[in-house]
Amino acid sequence: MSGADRPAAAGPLSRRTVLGSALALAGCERPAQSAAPVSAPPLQSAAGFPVGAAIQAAQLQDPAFAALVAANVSQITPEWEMKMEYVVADDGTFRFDAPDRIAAFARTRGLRLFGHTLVWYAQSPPGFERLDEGRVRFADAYRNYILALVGRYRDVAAGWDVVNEAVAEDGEGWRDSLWAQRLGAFEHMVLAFRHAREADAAVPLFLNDYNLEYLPKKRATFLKLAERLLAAGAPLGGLGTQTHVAADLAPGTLRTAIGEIASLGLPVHVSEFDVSLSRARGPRRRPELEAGQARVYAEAAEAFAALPAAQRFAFTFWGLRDKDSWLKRENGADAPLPFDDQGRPKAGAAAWAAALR
Ligand code: 9MR
Repeated sequence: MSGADRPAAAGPLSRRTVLGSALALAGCERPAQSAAPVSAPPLQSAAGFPVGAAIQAAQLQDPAFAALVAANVSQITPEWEMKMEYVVADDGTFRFDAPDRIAAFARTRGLRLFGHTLVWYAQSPPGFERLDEGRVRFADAYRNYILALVGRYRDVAAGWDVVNEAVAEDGEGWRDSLWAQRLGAFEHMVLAFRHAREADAAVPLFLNDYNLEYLPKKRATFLKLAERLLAAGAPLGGLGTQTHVAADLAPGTLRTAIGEIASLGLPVHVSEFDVSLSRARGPRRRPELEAGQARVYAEAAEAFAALPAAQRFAFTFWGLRDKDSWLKRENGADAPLPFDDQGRPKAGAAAWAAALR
């Protein structure tokens, strides 16, 4: 099963509810026309901080893709193959072939590996669901999973998303999940951070979430949760803001969000950046959407670069080429990433790099 075969995660799709009806835009209904490629420096060379990209093991077979990654980023995040959906087989055993290939690529190319993601409400494999209600046995399996994964990539991991998308959709409290039910709404998070720290004494451990720019209330709950984790002694070392946004995002929104997320003083990871054309409210014409997209790319770069150096953990694109984006499953004409299908830089890449000059 490849990433592209599977249904998209429920999470960020539901931003549609937030935005009202996300219309299929006039310009997005026809097959994507690649905008004229532009010239842009390699992304990493433009930045004074680590630049990352989400990748899938199968893509690494393609030498052109591998070269694009090596030229533009210094960090990779497995897009889905270090999640429970891949690692935990139905019988509860672990599969490490694809994650190992990704880690080997990182080692060979001298890239940082960003582990994603240990605990996610959206994934609770049968291997865990079948465990009996006894807290001890379930708790042991939970710890064992985290120790196995974090321990295996200790030599190459630069960070881990420990808890992903813990805050409720509307920002009112936290999400329910198998983990919350069996181990406690707050306790399962503290435990996950502690187990990850047990497996790797030094790696920065992240809380990661989305819509933090669209929903100030969700951002406030996210920051309160981070403070509560720290107060409970959880080894939280950074905050991830996914930043799946649309081309009509109001100017200033990212600056405000990234600035506030940094207010706790922890390192910040823009962890899954992409800028959707088709999720923008319309109708709008494609050239306008692309201009808006480039503007959002520039604001994201500027807002991140404005953070104190010690807080700029990394800026990660959720893929490099448009054809690889998860958003294509929602609308085949979307084109949210910095490179076109052929791996040529787009206006967004140029604007992102120019904003860092
Ligand atoms: O882009 C990812 C897609 O290929 C996977 O099928 C999906 C489920 O594993 O996850 C997508 O990535 C999500 C990320 O892990 C967490 N934030 C939202 C991302 C987009 O849904």
